Amino acid sequence: MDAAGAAAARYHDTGLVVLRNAVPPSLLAELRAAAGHAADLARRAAGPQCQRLPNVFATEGLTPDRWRDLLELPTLREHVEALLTPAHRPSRAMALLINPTVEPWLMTWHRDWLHNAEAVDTGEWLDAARNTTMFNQLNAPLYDDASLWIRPGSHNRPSRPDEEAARAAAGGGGGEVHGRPLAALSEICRAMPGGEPVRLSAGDIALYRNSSWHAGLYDHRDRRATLHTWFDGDDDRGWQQRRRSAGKDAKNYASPALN
Ligand SMILES: O=C(O)CCC(=O)C(=O)O
Repeated sequence: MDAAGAAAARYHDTGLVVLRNAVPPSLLAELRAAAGHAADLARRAAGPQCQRLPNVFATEGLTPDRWRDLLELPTLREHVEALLTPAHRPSRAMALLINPTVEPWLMTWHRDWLHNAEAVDTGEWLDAARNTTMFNQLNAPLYDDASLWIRPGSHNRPSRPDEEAARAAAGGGGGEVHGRPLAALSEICRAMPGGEPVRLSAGDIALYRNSSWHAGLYDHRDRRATLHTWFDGDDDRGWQQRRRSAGKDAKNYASPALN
């Protein structure tokens, strides 16, 4: 089995694969410069606790070229085709996740489209979660980053009672917690059975299923600039279209919107 084939087997089992050193240093340097500018714009518009610029492609004052180069890297494409399908394409939106600068912040444990979307039918969601071509996303950190926590192996099965209890103890899925010391927020992360931080170095790319239990712990003292996007296939597009037709919006985020 080749490396991409082995990664695909791991991905289908755990819902997570990290491509180490996937971004060439020259591109990383250019992306850092662009992200620094983007983070300034985001904080100016939304304040110092901002954690997310929702779409670098649709933000006035940012040019798209270098962001797209990341998505077309041959090693990334090869893995997307092996893990998902050759028809999978990057989403039209790419967020930039940044550190708040005043105090730590937590997006609590959740499963995307189940806990952060309105009126989702749980059975329909579980069928979609079992389809490994759906609900796939990417984190590409431009600086070392251990903010993402995940519960590997949870991506394609129902939630367990102890996982639901960890979510409830944190005040509900996908909500935000702040105004508390970092140690208290870390405790919420550690309370998820089997949950672990995904330790990424600058230039790594993590592909993971957002149907997994996951959380985002932001330490205001650590510089974060992490590109965050989705690879959508036909079934994702069908899901999104059905939601739009039913008048239900896409996912909701607690973080401030800029555009
Ligand atoms: O900050 C992160 O890496 C996690 C973000 C997240 O949980 C989400 O976008 O659903």
